[in-house]
Amino acid sequence: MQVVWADYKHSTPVSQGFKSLANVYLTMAKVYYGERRVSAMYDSKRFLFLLVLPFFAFIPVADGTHKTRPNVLFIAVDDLRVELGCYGNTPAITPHIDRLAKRGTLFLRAYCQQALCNPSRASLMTGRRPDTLRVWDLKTHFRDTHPDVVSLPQHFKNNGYHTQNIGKVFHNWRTVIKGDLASWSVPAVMHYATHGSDTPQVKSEMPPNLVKTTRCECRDVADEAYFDGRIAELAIKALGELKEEQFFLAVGFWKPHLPFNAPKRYWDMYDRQKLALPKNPEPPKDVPPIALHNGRELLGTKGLELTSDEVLELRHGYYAAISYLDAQIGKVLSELNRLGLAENTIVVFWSDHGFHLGEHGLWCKTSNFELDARVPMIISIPNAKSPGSKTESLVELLDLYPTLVDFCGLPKATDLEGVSLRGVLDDPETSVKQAAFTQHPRPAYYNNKPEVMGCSVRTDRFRYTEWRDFKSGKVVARELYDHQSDPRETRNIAASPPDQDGLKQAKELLTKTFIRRRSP
Ligand SMILES: [Ca+2]
Repeated sequence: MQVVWADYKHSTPVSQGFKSLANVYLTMAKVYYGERRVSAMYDSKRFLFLLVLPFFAFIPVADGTHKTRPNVLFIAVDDLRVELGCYGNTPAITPHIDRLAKRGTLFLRAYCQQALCNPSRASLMTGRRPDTLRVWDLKTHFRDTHPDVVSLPQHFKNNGYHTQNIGKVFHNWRTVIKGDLASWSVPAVMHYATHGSDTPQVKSEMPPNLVKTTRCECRDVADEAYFDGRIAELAIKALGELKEEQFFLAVGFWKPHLPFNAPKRYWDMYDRQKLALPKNPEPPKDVPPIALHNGRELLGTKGLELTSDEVLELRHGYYAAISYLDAQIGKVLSELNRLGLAENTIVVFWSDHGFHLGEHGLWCKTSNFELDARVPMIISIPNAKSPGSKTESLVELLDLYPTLVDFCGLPKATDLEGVSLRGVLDDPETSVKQAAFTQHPRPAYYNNKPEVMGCSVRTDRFRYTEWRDFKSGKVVARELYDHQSDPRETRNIAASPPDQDGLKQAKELLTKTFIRRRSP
């Protein structure tokens, strides 16, 4: 883009001089504001723009659109429980995400607000709890209940960022509204589909499926045969296009969500004989039946019975899907480095909830157990005070919204229910909250209204859950797990708590968070 002669009726030495000066200011404006934004302003009101151009140089650095604000690379993954090399104690091979953890802060005790895609994502992306949104199922969009809520990317967009969505960030299916138009500067891509439609795309003959278990697929195909390989490609392309912009780029990967269909090379990274069956395949002792569910996402409504070999193949498939996901994230992070953007880009990595692979006799999500509620989460801030740190601080996914607003210097958003994690990112020993809250209705996939709501609190030591009749609020069942002595949650000790004060504190915290929000 250059100031063109056709803009002026007369060619004189004075106008020639003005043209040269205008081009100098134009170049400065592009450096300050990004090429695309300046081009748009220039094209729409060309003459007026040229008149005011010199004054742009004097707008202070603190202006809302200035490039010194960091970019955000917001990486979402689907159904990944805490199984990454950087967390230890896992067979998962994830060198690329592990490298991100070395640059950032690894959250050892981060929790989702509900272990189901739509409510978890709606909560994180709006900074509000599922009870506040009244979104606990797959088909209610948060715009149905809160049409004017300002989402996290929308707040960035409103404050001068270019916001863009590639892949699954909001829920991917069943909602009438596809994604969230108001959140993005350009239309989202690869964000709305069913997981079952992620079938391999190949140009030549389809290689055979080398595994047999339901929802598992092992074919010798390229990474790009499936959604996530193509999402990585699109994200790399977008980074190149946005490198002069101030951007919030959300990249949502679909793995390791079912089906477990990673390309063969990722299955080959694991020796199935060395993978273990679940350590606690039985429900917790004295668990109320309402805490469990039928795992219909994998087992169907008829309750498919799995052999030990099938359980192992499914576990193998889950790890293969994790390593496939890790490789795609590695490609995107490498491009961020190659373009020199890493030094001014906050990278956030999160999973929408955890997952069961046969533990507690459960498959998939939709419970309040630690395996479903706890999530992997990494935040990497440029020039961090504690790079490579790990924190035990209790945090929630809904803290991401205020954290990013804080670090990017945006005006505070209203009515957020999370808190900024700046204190934890500066010092991993810092605590910012006493507890994390997760909930899930029963039936797990209800029609119309839930019958019972399970409200759960994780304190430093305990997980305490109350199952409450949705209409009356009456408690119909309780669970208490002592993570000090029973980290796998194998014994419900609600009837004989070891620490009355600890239980009292958990009850008070739970009551304060859940009671006041619900009016059935
Ligand atoms: Ca999910």
